[in-house]
Amino acid sequence: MTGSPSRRRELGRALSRIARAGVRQTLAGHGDAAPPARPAYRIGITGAPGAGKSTLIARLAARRLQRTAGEVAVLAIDPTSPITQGSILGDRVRMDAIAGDPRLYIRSLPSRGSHDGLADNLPDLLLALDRYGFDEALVETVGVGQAEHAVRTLVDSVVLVLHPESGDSVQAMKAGILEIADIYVVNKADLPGARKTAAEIRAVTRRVGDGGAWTPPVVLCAQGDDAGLTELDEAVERHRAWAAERRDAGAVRLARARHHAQALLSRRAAELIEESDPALFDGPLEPVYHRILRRLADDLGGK
Ligand SMILES: Nc1nc2c(ncn2[C@@H]2O[C@H](COP(=O)(O)OP(=O)(O)O)[C@@H](O)[C@H]2O)c(=O)[nH]1
Ligand SMILES: [Mg+2]
Repeated sequence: MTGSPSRRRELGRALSRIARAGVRQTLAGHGDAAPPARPAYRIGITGAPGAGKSTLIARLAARRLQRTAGEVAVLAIDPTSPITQGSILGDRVRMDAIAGDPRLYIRSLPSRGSHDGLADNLPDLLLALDRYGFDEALVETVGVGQAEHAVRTLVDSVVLVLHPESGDSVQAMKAGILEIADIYVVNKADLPGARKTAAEIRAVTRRVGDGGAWTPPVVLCAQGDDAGLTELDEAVERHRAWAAERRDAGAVRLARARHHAQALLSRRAAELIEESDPALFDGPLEPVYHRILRRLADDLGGK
């Protein structure tokens, strides 16, 4: 089953609308629609700019299609240049290489205005993909600190893509900062240092996996190396099976609902502060804080 061109166009318009929506429009858009019967399996691909995420996600998406008769979506959240406010075109060019398959849907969106490096409204964008009926959704985000934690809440499997010379990342992992991925990819394995980096990460992840929990595999990948891609695809499959068996679906749902509410509230506060007259902030901190709270409460109207 593949989506008709008109359904695809409708989805494209819906995603643009969701990406642009303010908090109140977002809430209005939710109405009382029932949650999707069968949500897409979400795979997050995160890592520093230039690590090769877009190149890899395009190849992985083609692989994931071979596992399903349904449709697969790729959502790339571009870092937005603060100067041009435009999304980086390169992603679209790289992804065009696989854009021919009618069961594959590719969309690139700017991460404009977002606090945590994710597109504003990512939870709602993912929900729109669920409602459309995709089997899987692959999401590319630039992972830095907080963003990696947010993406972890929103997706089912997190793949962290590292550059072979990312000595910093290994140091950060040792400090516990990057212990958030389900699968590590040392990408560009054609470059020197990849095996050493992979060995260093393996030494850390083995400890993470102590106590019967998931041990994150470390996979070497490179453009043109199909064996590495197969290994990554199989690692995703294994993690998916592990999560189905071991993860508490109710707890995951609650964590996502909590993240969603928190994201909306902090964005609404940011919107109000943005719109406010500078005079609102004049004076001692506590009254200023109370004025902002009252503005937030105005949203309640008669409710
Ligand atoms: N040497 C090498 N370069 C790669 C590989 N994969 C991607 N690149 C290059 O790395 C650059 C960044 O790739 P891109 O996929 O846009 O990275 P992203 O910013 O993480 O999405 C591009 O110039 C790619 O051509 C690889 O396996 N080996
Ligand atoms: Mg990219």
